[in-house]
Amino acid sequence: MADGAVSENVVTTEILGDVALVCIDNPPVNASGHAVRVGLVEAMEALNGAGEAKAIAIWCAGRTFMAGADIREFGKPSKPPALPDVFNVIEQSAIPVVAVMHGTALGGGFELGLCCHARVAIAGSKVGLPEVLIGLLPGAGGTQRLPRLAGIPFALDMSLSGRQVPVEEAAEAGAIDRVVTGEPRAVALDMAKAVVAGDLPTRRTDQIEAAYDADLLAEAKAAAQAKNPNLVNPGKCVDAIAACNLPLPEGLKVERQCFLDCMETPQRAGLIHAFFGERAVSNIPEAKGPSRDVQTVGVIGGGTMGSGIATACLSAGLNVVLVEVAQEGLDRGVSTIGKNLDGAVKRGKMSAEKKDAALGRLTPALELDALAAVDLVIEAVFEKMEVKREIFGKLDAICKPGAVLASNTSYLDINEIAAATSRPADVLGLHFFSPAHVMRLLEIVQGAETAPEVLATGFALAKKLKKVGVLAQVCDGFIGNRILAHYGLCSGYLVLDGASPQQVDRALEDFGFAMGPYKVSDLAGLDIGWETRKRKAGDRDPAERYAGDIPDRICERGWFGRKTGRGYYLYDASAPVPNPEVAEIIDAVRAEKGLTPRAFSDQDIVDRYMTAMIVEAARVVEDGTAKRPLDVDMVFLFGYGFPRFRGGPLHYADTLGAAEIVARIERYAEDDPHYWQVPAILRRMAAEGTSFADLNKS
Ligand code: T1G
Repeated sequence: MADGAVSENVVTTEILGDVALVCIDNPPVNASGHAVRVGLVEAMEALNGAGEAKAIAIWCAGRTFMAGADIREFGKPSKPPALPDVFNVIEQSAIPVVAVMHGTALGGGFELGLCCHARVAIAGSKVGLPEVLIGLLPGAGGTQRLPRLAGIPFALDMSLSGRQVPVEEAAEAGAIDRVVTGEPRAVALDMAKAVVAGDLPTRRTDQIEAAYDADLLAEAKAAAQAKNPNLVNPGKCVDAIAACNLPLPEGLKVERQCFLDCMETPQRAGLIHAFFGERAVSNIPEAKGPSRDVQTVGVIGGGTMGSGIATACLSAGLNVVLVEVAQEGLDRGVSTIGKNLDGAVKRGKMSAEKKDAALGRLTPALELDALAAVDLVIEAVFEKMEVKREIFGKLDAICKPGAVLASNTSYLDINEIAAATSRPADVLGLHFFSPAHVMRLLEIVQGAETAPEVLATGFALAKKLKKVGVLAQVCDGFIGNRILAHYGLCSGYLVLDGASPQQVDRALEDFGFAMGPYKVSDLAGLDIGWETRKRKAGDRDPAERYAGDIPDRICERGWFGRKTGRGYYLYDASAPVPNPEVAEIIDAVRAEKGLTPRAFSDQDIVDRYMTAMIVEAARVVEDGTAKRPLDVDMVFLFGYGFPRFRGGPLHYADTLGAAEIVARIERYAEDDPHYWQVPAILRRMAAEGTSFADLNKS
């Protein structure tokens, strides 16, 4: 269909006696794209023009009522009519209009309901205003009509949390007039008739006054800004709601301006990149195609990772056989799983009944033989190649034909592990992130001989566990840890050259990271990095500047971070404080190396750290370890605490542009030409004026 043409079938009207049904059918989620907007206006004008119908019911075909505006249209030139104008036409209809919502009526979808003269929902459905999650605010009347119907506190709650609210709760708040059971079209017909019969009262939202509370709004604005110092839209959202004491047309003008202000922000672009990226990572041929059925998972190792993986599988309804070499380790694993599940119950993520059922599906075992019948094995033992090869050799003899054999290694060579079996096609990497029952990232590592259906099984598991599965090829550290190893050096150099660990942490937390790199190291345990440095000492490139002297000295004192109560920070008070003895170590190392500390601004620190991350991320795309730049972005959003509003390291890189990044690298290379080298891909992009977003499309 030519651009701009209106496809007749996305909005259809049925006249049934003295009522009319207006149906939106725009799969997959009835987003209010241009055709839907035009179709709704035409339907309303035609019905009001004819004047035959005494009531109109709007309903949607498919799995859900409108799930909002079409997000793909954002950032592009807008095509009239705008959604707020469409909803004004509906509100002004002389014929009463009732909305019948099912599934997830979100954003513009819920706002469609709010502009109608009555709102009915199918039991079990949800409504929500998730615009805040994509850097926006309700921009089609939600900030004006919801306070009128359900009060300012409820409007603030819904629009600042973005949460999906059960319709039963929304009805209690006054946002929904009736909750019924039945099929959407049938309910739509019944409700239109109920309006005509006077059984379902109607009212125009624009004629309702909201109970106004200026103090509450001021508090809400301050709290929103304190909670999201890097975001513009939560504060703007409160500003819009604060206009609900104006006549509706004026309030809508304020809302529109606040909405357009947010639309122009990089945060909006970053959050929408994250929204679509999260879905695009599994929208690849490798994730589709037939996969093997997985009902029972064998987890080898009851340590932090093993018990976390087991918890994730049990929580998703799978059976788990947990294997450990010794009773003590097994008991510890089972108890950790129990604690993890208790935590989920406490956080309201799981019912106590579901927890008991999950524990009922756990089988502890002390022998690998217990894995003979499982569909999938996930090995999560100590990171030593010979240990893993020995286990996979045994699994090869024990496991049934067709069982998928996976390693949770975070950097070792999957091909070398697979070579320990006679069935390398059944082997892949499934790299979980700690805590594995919480962190949403799963790197799915494709070995040279991994069969397509085994890879598809990895993606099917990710979906089942509600993880974001990202395809990675084999290399040291796959996507995430390889890039971390590179920019980790940079944060080491920053401290060697003059910054303090605290300054580096503060600068990156202000940039948006949940936690700075030195706090993260203390949390993960400094001994892990120490082990890696010792393991790699033999094959370290002599030209590479060593950044490990300071952490080595800290570890030599037995300080491994939180787990020992001290590392870069001291952890005996309520909040961590800088460890003064680390400052002495830093001074000593600098003196030994003849380094004169220099001043770094916070922006300097962010620029160097992010440029280092972008350099290795670009190389990971260049050599195909990651399929597209967005795969790298999702790895960092879901596995490394990268600020979601910045969209990921390569989306962020596009806000700088390849030319600027190349210029920075060349500037930094004056001090260290070995570390700072321009990858060919970046030089080419700078020359051609292309972006990582372009690479995502290709
Ligand atoms: N626009 C465009 N595409 C959308 C979309 C949307 N609003 N919602 C979903 N999709 C696509 C999605 O990319 C995927 O595509 C497919 O639909 C299925 O989605 C003026 C400004 C509805 C709960 O933020 O939360 O209204 O990958 O895989 O898990 O105030 O999608 O198959 O090609 O997520 O069942 C506000 C966003 C918009 C809701 C369904 N609305 N969507 O979840 O399926 S802003 C939202 C969701 C707005 C107004 C403002 C979920 C879902 P593909 P899915 P799901």
